[in-house]
Amino acid sequence: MRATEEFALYPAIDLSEGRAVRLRHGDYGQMTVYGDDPVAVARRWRDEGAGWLHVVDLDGAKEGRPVHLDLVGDMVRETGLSVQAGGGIRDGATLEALFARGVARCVVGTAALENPRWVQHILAEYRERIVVGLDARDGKVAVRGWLQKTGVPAVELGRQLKDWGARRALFTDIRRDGAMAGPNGEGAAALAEETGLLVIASGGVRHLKDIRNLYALRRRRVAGAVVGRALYTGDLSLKEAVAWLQSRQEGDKAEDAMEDVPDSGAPGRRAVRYGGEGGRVC
Ligand code: AMZ
Repeated sequence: MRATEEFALYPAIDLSEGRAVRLRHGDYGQMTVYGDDPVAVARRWRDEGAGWLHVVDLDGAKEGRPVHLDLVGDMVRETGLSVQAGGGIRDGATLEALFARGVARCVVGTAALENPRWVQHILAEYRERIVVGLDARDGKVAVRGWLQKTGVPAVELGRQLKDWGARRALFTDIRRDGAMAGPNGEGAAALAEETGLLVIASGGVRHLKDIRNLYALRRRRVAGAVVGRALYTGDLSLKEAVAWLQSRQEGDKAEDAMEDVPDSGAPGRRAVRYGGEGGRVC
């Protein structure tokens, strides 16, 4: 798949005590409840055109074990959407339980630092279905519900995970998460370039222009945007964002196809795309 097609919007549903919530800067003390029925929220994002859902078990991330497995399963079943789920995935049984419930991709954060051998193993086994979580404050990884800082640079961990076979990372700039102050696109692109991972950017999206800015970085391997609070406040319409992305992707796909024709009059661009042979993502 090419950069243009790979880029996706990931409406976020964060779960705490069975409800759909948002935190500010990942702080469990600054929680806003946006719905008592997360499955209804999931249906709403589906009806507004989502292809993916990004579901985080916040209680699970804090406790180090899944708390909302069945709820995540209900969201998959009730929406039929591709679900990317994370929070508290630290062992094979949890991973299997999520895959058995139809989850498409699992996000693994804390375990990458605390149980690297296991992460190496699951990357070898499930490569495409694992997203590594590189959640960072000032470039340094935070784990365990972001309650624990580490001194490990996200770039360093990302390079290691790439060596072990990871393809995609979720990069959350914690200072921007839930704050709607604009995403850290440059940080996401730099991380992608320095690690070779495809990077889904999370945190800070408020307006359509934020999504446009992230999409503009797709050839630097920025592979999508997680959108949270702005959807719940109404600052951003998912319907409009999806429509905008679809029309841009249609146009850009045609342009990409032109570039694949030898002597199409667009030399040079191909070299820019990923800088690799052929420039394909898949
Ligand atoms: O907001 C938080 N405090 C938070 C959050 N959103 N803490 C963890 N997470 C998410 C990460 C990732 O998707 O963005 O949980 C997942 C990682 O969980 P774990 O348990 O593997 O570190």
